[in-house]
Amino acid sequence: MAEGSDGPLPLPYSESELQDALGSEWKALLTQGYRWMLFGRLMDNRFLGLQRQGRIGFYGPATGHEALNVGCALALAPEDWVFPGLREQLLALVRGMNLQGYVHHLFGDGMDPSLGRQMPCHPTAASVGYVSMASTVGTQIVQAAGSGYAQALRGKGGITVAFFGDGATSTSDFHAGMNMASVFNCPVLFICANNQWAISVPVSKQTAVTELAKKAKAYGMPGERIDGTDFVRVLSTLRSARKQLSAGKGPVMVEAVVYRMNPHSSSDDPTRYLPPGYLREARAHDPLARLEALGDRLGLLTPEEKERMRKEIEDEFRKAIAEAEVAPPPSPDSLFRDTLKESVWPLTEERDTFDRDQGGHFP
Ligand SMILES: Cc1ncc(C[n+]2csc(CCOP(=O)(O)OP(=O)(O)O)c2C)c(N)n1
Ligand SMILES: [Mg+2]
Repeated sequence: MAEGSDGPLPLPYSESELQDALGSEWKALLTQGYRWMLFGRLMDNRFLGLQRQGRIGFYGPATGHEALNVGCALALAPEDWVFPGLREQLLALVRGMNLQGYVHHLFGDGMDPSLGRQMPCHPTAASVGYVSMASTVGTQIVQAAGSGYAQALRGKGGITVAFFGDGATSTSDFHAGMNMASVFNCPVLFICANNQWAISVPVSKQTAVTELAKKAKAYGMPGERIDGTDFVRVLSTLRSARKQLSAGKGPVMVEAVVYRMNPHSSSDDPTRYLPPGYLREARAHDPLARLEALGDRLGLLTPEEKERMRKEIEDEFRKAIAEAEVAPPPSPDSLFRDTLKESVWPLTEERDTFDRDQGGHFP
Protein backbone atom coordinates (compact mmCIF):
# COMPACT_ATOMS: atom_id res chain seq x y z
CA MET A 1 0.00 0.00 0.00
CA ALA A 2 1.31 3.43 -0.86
CA GLU A 3 2.39 5.65 2.00
CA GLY A 4 -0.48 7.78 3.25
CA SER A 5 -3.28 5.83 1.54
CA ASP A 6 -5.62 3.63 3.47
CA GLY A 7 -7.80 0.62 2.85
CA PRO A 8 -6.91 -3.02 2.30
CA LEU A 9 -4.79 -4.25 -0.60
CA PRO A 10 -7.21 -5.51 -3.24
CA LEU A 11 -7.75 -9.18 -4.02
CA PRO A 12 -8.32 -8.63 -7.72
CA TYR A 13 -9.92 -11.99 -8.59
CA SER A 14 -12.49 -12.16 -11.35
CA GLU A 15 -15.41 -14.57 -11.10
CA SER A 16 -13.80 -16.95 -13.58
CA GLU A 17 -10.50 -16.88 -11.66
CA LEU A 18 -12.41 -17.73 -8.49
CA GLN A 19 -14.14 -20.56 -10.30
CA ASP A 20 -10.71 -21.87 -11.42
CA ALA A 21 -9.14 -21.49 -7.98
CA LEU A 22 -11.98 -22.77 -5.80
CA GLY A 23 -14.39 -24.64 -8.09
CA SER A 24 -18.09 -24.17 -8.62
CA GLU A 25 -18.85 -23.68 -4.92
CA TRP A 26 -16.63 -20.59 -4.69
CA LYS A 27 -19.46 -18.30 -3.56
CA ALA A 28 -20.36 -20.57 -0.64
CA LEU A 29 -16.68 -20.92 0.29
CA LEU A 30 -16.11 -17.16 0.30
CA THR A 31 -19.20 -16.62 2.44
CA GLN A 32 -18.28 -19.39 4.86
CA GLY A 33 -14.69 -18.12 4.97
CA TYR A 34 -15.83 -14.58 5.68
CA ARG A 35 -18.12 -15.68 8.51
CA TRP A 36 -15.39 -17.68 10.23
CA MET A 37 -12.80 -14.96 9.78
CA LEU A 38 -15.19 -12.45 11.28
CA PHE A 39 -15.77 -14.93 14.09
CA GLY A 40 -12.00 -15.10 14.72
CA ARG A 41 -11.64 -11.33 14.71
CA LEU A 42 -14.51 -10.77 17.14
CA MET A 43 -13.26 -13.63 19.30
CA ASP A 44 -9.83 -12.02 19.71
CA ASN A 45 -11.37 -8.64 20.59
CA ARG A 46 -13.70 -10.27 23.08
CA PHE A 47 -11.22 -12.61 24.77
CA LEU A 48 -8.33 -10.15 24.88
CA GLY A 49 -10.84 -7.78 26.53
CA LEU A 50 -11.69 -10.45 29.12
CA GLN A 51 -8.01 -10.82 29.93
CA ARG A 52 -7.56 -7.06 30.25
CA GLN A 53 -10.49 -6.98 32.68
CA GLY A 54 -8.88 -9.72 34.77
CA ARG A 55 -11.64 -12.22 34.03
CA ILE A 56 -9.30 -14.75 32.35
CA GLY A 57 -5.59 -15.19 32.98
CA PHE A 58 -4.02 -15.34 29.55
CA TYR A 59 -4.91 -15.03 25.88
CA GLY A 60 -2.95 -15.39 22.64
CA PRO A 61 -4.62 -13.53 19.76
CA ALA A 62 -4.28 -14.52 16.11
CA THR A 63 -5.54 -11.32 14.50
CA GLY A 64 -3.96 -11.19 11.05
CA HIS A 65 -3.71 -15.00 10.79
CA GLU A 66 -7.43 -15.58 10.12
CA ALA A 67 -7.25 -16.33 6.39
CA LEU A 68 -4.57 -18.95 7.04
CA ASN A 69 -6.48 -20.63 9.85
CA VAL A 70 -9.84 -20.66 8.13
CA GLY A 71 -8.46 -21.51 4.68
CA CYS A 72 -6.53 -24.42 6.15
CA ALA A 73 -9.52 -25.73 8.11
CA LEU A 74 -11.66 -25.69 4.96
CA ALA A 75 -8.96 -27.49 2.95
CA LEU A 76 -8.68 -30.44 5.36
CA ALA A 77 -10.66 -33.67 5.72
CA PRO A 78 -12.11 -34.95 9.01
CA GLU A 79 -9.50 -37.73 9.26
CA ASP A 80 -6.60 -35.26 9.23
CA TRP A 81 -4.68 -34.21 12.35
CA VAL A 82 -3.42 -30.76 13.25
CA PHE A 83 -0.41 -30.07 15.49
CA PRO A 84 -0.69 -26.33 16.11
CA GLY A 85 1.99 -23.73 16.64
CA LEU A 86 0.81 -20.83 18.77
CA ARG A 87 -2.18 -19.34 16.94
CA GLU A 88 -4.50 -21.98 15.48
CA GLN A 89 -7.37 -22.07 17.96
CA LEU A 90 -9.71 -20.61 15.33
CA LEU A 91 -8.82 -23.48 13.00
CA ALA A 92 -9.91 -25.95 15.69
CA LEU A 93 -13.24 -24.13 16.08
CA VAL A 94 -13.86 -24.25 12.31
CA ARG A 95 -13.14 -27.98 12.45
CA GLY A 96 -15.86 -28.35 15.08
CA MET A 97 -14.23 -27.79 18.48
CA ASN A 98 -17.01 -26.81 20.86
CA LEU A 99 -16.99 -23.05 21.61
CA GLN A 100 -18.55 -23.49 25.05
CA GLY A 101 -15.86 -26.03 26.02
CA TYR A 102 -13.18 -23.63 24.76
CA VAL A 103 -14.56 -20.77 26.84
CA HIS A 104 -14.70 -23.03 29.92
CA HIS A 105 -11.06 -23.82 29.17
CA LEU A 106 -10.16 -20.11 29.03
CA PHE A 107 -11.71 -19.70 32.46
CA GLY A 108 -10.06 -22.92 33.71
CA ASP A 109 -13.29 -23.94 35.41
CA GLY A 110 -14.73 -27.32 36.31
CA MET A 111 -16.26 -27.74 32.83
CA ASP A 112 -12.91 -27.15 31.08
CA PRO A 113 -12.14 -30.37 29.15
CA SER A 114 -8.61 -30.19 30.60
CA LEU A 115 -9.94 -29.30 34.09
CA GLY A 116 -7.79 -26.19 34.45
CA ARG A 117 -4.57 -28.16 34.18
CA GLN A 118 -3.36 -26.69 30.91
CA MET A 119 -2.35 -23.07 30.40
CA PRO A 120 -5.37 -21.02 29.19
CA CYS A 121 -5.71 -20.64 25.41
CA HIS A 122 -4.08 -24.06 24.88
CA PRO A 123 -7.20 -26.08 24.04
CA THR A 124 -7.22 -29.68 22.96
CA ALA A 125 -9.92 -31.33 20.85
CA ALA A 126 -9.08 -34.91 19.93
CA SER A 127 -12.56 -35.40 18.43
CA VAL A 128 -11.64 -32.97 15.63
CA GLY A 129 -8.02 -34.11 15.31
CA TYR A 130 -6.55 -31.12 17.12
CA VAL A 131 -3.69 -31.66 19.54
CA SER A 132 -3.06 -29.19 22.35
CA MET A 133 -0.41 -26.64 21.54
CA ALA A 134 2.76 -27.10 23.54
CA SER A 135 4.11 -23.53 23.63
CA THR A 136 7.61 -24.96 23.75
CA VAL A 137 8.56 -23.57 20.37
CA GLY A 138 9.01 -26.18 17.64
CA THR A 139 8.38 -29.40 19.60
CA GLN A 140 5.15 -30.11 17.71
CA ILE A 141 7.04 -30.38 14.41
CA VAL A 142 8.63 -33.69 15.40
CA GLN A 143 5.39 -35.00 16.90
CA ALA A 144 3.60 -34.18 13.65
CA ALA A 145 6.21 -36.13 11.70
CA GLY A 146 5.47 -39.13 13.94
CA SER A 147 1.74 -38.73 13.38
CA GLY A 148 2.31 -38.58 9.62
CA TYR A 149 4.46 -41.72 9.85
CA ALA A 150 1.57 -43.53 11.54
CA GLN A 151 -0.81 -42.33 8.83
CA ALA A 152 1.57 -43.54 6.11
CA LEU A 153 1.63 -46.99 7.73
CA ARG A 154 -2.18 -47.07 7.94
CA GLY A 155 -2.46 -46.07 4.31
CA LYS A 156 -5.93 -44.55 4.61
CA GLY A 157 -5.09 -41.21 3.04
CA GLY A 158 -5.25 -39.01 6.18
CA ILE A 159 -2.64 -36.28 6.52
CA THR A 160 -1.06 -34.33 9.39
CA VAL A 161 -0.53 -30.59 9.46
CA ALA A 162 2.38 -29.15 11.42
CA PHE A 163 1.93 -25.45 12.11
CA PHE A 164 4.80 -23.33 13.36
CA GLY A 165 6.02 -19.76 13.30
CA ASP A 166 9.04 -18.19 11.61
CA GLY A 167 10.91 -18.34 14.93
CA ALA A 168 10.37 -22.10 15.14
CA THR A 169 12.36 -22.63 11.92
CA SER A 170 15.47 -21.85 14.00
CA THR A 171 14.88 -24.80 16.34
CA SER A 172 16.55 -28.18 16.01
CA ASP A 173 13.08 -29.77 16.05
CA PHE A 174 12.36 -28.09 12.71
CA HIS A 175 15.32 -29.94 11.19
CA ALA A 176 14.45 -33.25 12.87
CA GLY A 177 10.78 -33.13 11.86
CA MET A 178 11.34 -32.01 8.26
CA ASN A 179 14.10 -34.58 7.80
CA MET A 180 12.15 -37.49 9.24
CA ALA A 181 8.97 -36.71 7.29
CA SER A 182 10.91 -36.49 4.09
CA VAL A 183 13.05 -39.61 4.56
CA PHE A 184 10.02 -41.72 5.51
CA ASN A 185 7.71 -40.12 2.95
CA CYS A 186 5.21 -39.05 5.63
CA PRO A 187 2.07 -37.15 4.59
CA VAL A 188 2.88 -34.01 6.58
CA LEU A 189 1.93 -30.54 5.46
CA PHE A 190 4.41 -28.18 7.12
CA ILE A 191 2.88 -24.74 7.39
CA CYS A 192 5.09 -21.90 8.53
CA ALA A 193 2.95 -18.95 9.61
CA ASN A 194 5.60 -16.33 8.94
CA ASN A 195 4.44 -13.20 10.74
CA GLN A 196 8.04 -11.98 10.57
CA TRP A 197 8.51 -11.73 14.34
CA ALA A 198 9.27 -14.17 17.13
CA ILE A 199 8.01 -12.02 19.99
CA SER A 200 10.55 -9.13 19.70
CA VAL A 201 13.03 -10.84 17.36
CA PRO A 202 12.61 -10.05 13.65
CA VAL A 203 13.02 -12.84 11.12
CA SER A 204 16.22 -11.21 9.79
CA LYS A 205 17.88 -11.97 13.15
CA GLN A 206 16.68 -15.61 13.06
CA THR A 207 18.03 -16.69 9.73
CA ALA A 208 20.00 -15.45 6.72
CA VAL A 209 17.48 -17.05 4.34
CA THR A 210 15.04 -14.46 3.07
CA GLU A 211 12.35 -16.95 1.99
CA LEU A 212 11.73 -19.61 4.61
CA ALA A 213 10.10 -21.90 2.02
CA LYS A 214 13.56 -22.32 0.48
CA LYS A 215 14.55 -24.35 3.55
CA ALA A 216 12.33 -27.15 2.21
CA LYS A 217 14.81 -27.74 -0.61
CA ALA A 218 17.42 -28.98 1.85
CA TYR A 219 15.07 -31.83 2.78
CA GLY A 220 14.15 -32.70 -0.80
CA MET A 221 10.60 -31.48 -0.48
CA PRO A 222 8.69 -28.82 -2.37
CA GLY A 223 8.34 -25.48 -0.61
CA GLU A 224 6.06 -22.65 -1.64
CA ARG A 225 5.76 -19.11 -0.28
CA ILE A 226 2.30 -17.59 -0.42
CA ASP A 227 0.45 -14.51 0.76
CA GLY A 228 -1.22 -15.88 3.89
CA THR A 229 -3.59 -12.94 4.11
CA ASP A 230 -5.24 -13.84 0.80
CA PHE A 231 -7.99 -16.32 1.66
CA VAL A 232 -8.41 -17.50 -1.94
CA ARG A 233 -4.71 -18.20 -2.39
CA VAL A 234 -4.49 -20.00 0.97
CA LEU A 235 -7.47 -22.22 0.33
CA SER A 236 -6.52 -23.16 -3.23
CA THR A 237 -2.85 -23.81 -2.35
CA LEU A 238 -3.65 -25.93 0.70
CA ARG A 239 -6.34 -27.89 -1.12
CA SER A 240 -3.90 -28.94 -3.84
CA ALA A 241 -1.19 -29.64 -1.25
CA ARG A 242 -3.59 -31.90 0.62
CA LYS A 243 -4.42 -33.79 -2.56
CA GLN A 244 -0.75 -34.41 -3.24
CA LEU A 245 -0.06 -35.51 0.35
CA SER A 246 -3.06 -37.80 0.48
CA ALA A 247 -1.91 -39.49 -2.72
CA GLY A 248 1.35 -40.45 -0.94
CA LYS A 249 3.59 -38.04 -2.86
CA GLY A 250 5.53 -36.99 0.24
CA PRO A 251 5.63 -33.96 2.53
CA VAL A 252 5.19 -30.35 1.44
CA MET A 253 6.14 -27.07 3.09
CA VAL A 254 4.09 -23.90 2.67
CA GLU A 255 5.34 -20.60 4.02
CA ALA A 256 2.37 -18.30 4.51
CA VAL A 257 3.38 -14.68 4.99
CA VAL A 258 1.07 -13.06 7.53
CA TYR A 259 1.10 -10.19 10.01
CA ARG A 260 0.67 -10.26 13.76
CA MET A 261 -1.78 -7.41 14.19
CA ASN A 262 -1.98 -7.73 18.00
CA PRO A 263 0.57 -8.29 20.78
CA HIS A 264 2.39 -11.63 20.80
CA SER A 265 0.16 -12.55 23.74
CA SER A 266 -1.66 -10.79 26.55
CA SER A 267 1.72 -10.65 28.37
CA ASP A 268 3.50 -8.64 25.66
CA ASP A 269 3.95 -4.93 24.91
CA PRO A 270 4.85 -4.65 21.20
CA THR A 271 5.05 -0.84 21.31
CA ARG A 272 8.55 -1.39 22.75
CA TYR A 273 9.87 -3.03 19.59
CA LEU A 274 7.48 -3.13 16.58
CA PRO A 275 8.36 -0.46 14.00
CA PRO A 276 5.38 1.62 12.78
CA GLY A 277 6.07 0.45 9.20
CA TYR A 278 5.16 -3.13 10.17
CA LEU A 279 1.82 -2.06 11.57
CA ARG A 280 1.09 0.01 8.47
CA GLU A 281 1.83 -2.97 6.24
CA ALA A 282 -0.18 -5.20 8.53
CA ARG A 283 -3.25 -2.98 8.19
CA ALA A 284 -2.93 -3.06 4.38
CA HIS A 285 -2.79 -6.87 4.59
CA ASP A 286 -5.72 -7.20 7.00
CA PRO A 287 -7.11 -10.55 5.76
CA LEU A 288 -10.66 -9.88 6.89
CA ALA A 289 -10.83 -6.44 5.29
CA ARG A 290 -9.34 -7.85 2.08
CA LEU A 291 -11.91 -10.63 1.83
CA GLU A 292 -14.72 -8.27 2.77
CA ALA A 293 -13.70 -5.86 -0.01
CA LEU A 294 -13.63 -8.73 -2.51
CA GLY A 295 -17.06 -9.89 -1.34
CA ASP A 296 -18.43 -6.35 -1.60
CA ARG A 297 -17.14 -6.02 -5.15
CA LEU A 298 -18.84 -9.31 -6.09
CA GLY A 299 -22.04 -8.45 -4.20
CA LEU A 300 -21.73 -11.50 -1.96
CA LEU A 301 -23.40 -10.23 1.20
CA THR A 302 -25.58 -7.21 1.89
CA PRO A 303 -24.66 -4.85 4.75
CA GLU A 304 -27.70 -6.20 6.63
CA GLU A 305 -26.53 -9.80 6.22
CA LYS A 306 -23.07 -8.89 7.49
CA GLU A 307 -24.56 -7.08 10.46
CA ARG A 308 -26.76 -10.09 11.24
CA MET A 309 -23.70 -12.36 11.16
CA ARG A 310 -21.86 -10.07 13.55
CA LYS A 311 -24.79 -10.04 15.98
CA GLU A 312 -25.18 -13.84 15.86
CA ILE A 313 -21.48 -14.31 16.58
CA GLU A 314 -21.46 -11.77 19.43
CA ASP A 315 -24.48 -13.58 20.89
CA GLU A 316 -22.63 -16.90 20.80
CA PHE A 317 -19.75 -15.35 22.77
CA ARG A 318 -22.06 -13.62 25.24
CA LYS A 319 -23.88 -16.86 26.06
CA ALA A 320 -20.69 -18.94 26.33
CA ILE A 321 -19.00 -16.38 28.60
CA ALA A 322 -22.07 -16.02 30.83
CA GLU A 323 -22.18 -19.78 31.30
CA ALA A 324 -18.48 -20.05 32.06
CA GLU A 325 -18.57 -17.23 34.59
CA VAL A 326 -21.00 -19.12 36.82
CA ALA A 327 -19.34 -22.52 36.44
CA PRO A 328 -17.71 -23.83 39.63
CA PRO A 329 -13.94 -24.34 39.71
CA PRO A 330 -12.54 -27.84 39.12
CA SER A 331 -13.07 -30.04 42.17
CA PRO A 332 -9.87 -30.42 44.23
CA ASP A 333 -9.97 -34.19 43.93
CA SER A 334 -9.65 -33.84 40.12
CA LEU A 335 -5.97 -33.20 40.89
CA PHE A 336 -5.65 -36.89 41.60
CA ARG A 337 -7.60 -38.21 38.62
CA ASP A 338 -6.65 -39.22 35.07
CA THR A 339 -2.93 -39.71 35.60
CA LEU A 340 -3.03 -43.46 36.12
CA LYS A 341 -5.76 -45.89 35.12
CA GLU A 342 -5.73 -47.38 38.60
CA SER A 343 -4.40 -45.39 41.51
CA VAL A 344 -1.33 -46.52 43.44
CA TRP A 345 -0.70 -46.15 47.17
CA PRO A 346 1.60 -43.10 47.10
CA LEU A 347 -1.05 -41.21 45.16
CA THR A 348 -3.89 -42.49 47.33
CA GLU A 349 -1.98 -41.50 50.44
CA GLU A 350 -1.26 -38.05 49.05
CA ARG A 351 -4.92 -37.62 48.13
CA ASP A 352 -6.07 -38.68 51.62
CA THR A 353 -3.58 -36.36 53.33
CA PHE A 354 -4.63 -33.50 51.09
CA ASP A 355 -8.30 -34.22 51.82
CA ARG A 356 -7.71 -34.39 55.58
CA ASP A 357 -5.95 -31.01 55.49
CA GLN A 358 -8.88 -29.55 53.54
CA GLY A 359 -11.44 -30.78 56.04
CA GLY A 360 -12.37 -34.18 54.54
CA HIS A 361 -14.78 -33.59 51.66
CA PHE A 362 -13.62 -36.06 49.02
CA PRO A 363 -16.03 -38.80 48.00
C1 LIG B 1 11.68 -23.62 23.58
C2 LIG B 1 11.10 -22.27 23.84
N1 LIG B 1 11.88 -21.16 23.79
C3 LIG B 1 11.34 -19.94 24.00
C4 LIG B 1 10.01 -19.80 24.31
C5 LIG B 1 9.41 -18.42 24.48
N2 LIG B 1 8.63 -18.13 23.27
C6 LIG B 1 7.32 -18.34 23.20
S1 LIG B 1 6.70 -17.96 21.70
C7 LIG B 1 8.21 -17.48 21.12
C8 LIG B 1 8.40 -16.96 19.74
C9 LIG B 1 7.74 -17.78 18.70
O1 LIG B 1 7.85 -17.13 17.49
P1 LIG B 1 7.32 -17.77 16.18
O2 LIG B 1 7.78 -19.17 16.07
O3 LIG B 1 7.65 -16.86 15.06
O4 LIG B 1 5.72 -17.82 16.38
P2 LIG B 1 4.71 -16.58 16.58
O5 LIG B 1 4.66 -16.31 18.05
O6 LIG B 1 5.25 -15.43 15.83
O7 LIG B 1 3.41 -17.06 16.06
C10 LIG B 1 9.17 -17.62 22.11
C11 LIG B 1 10.61 -17.29 21.92
C12 LIG B 1 9.24 -20.97 24.39
N3 LIG B 1 7.92 -20.94 24.64
N4 LIG B 1 9.78 -22.18 24.13
MG1 LIG C 1 6.50 -15.35 14.23
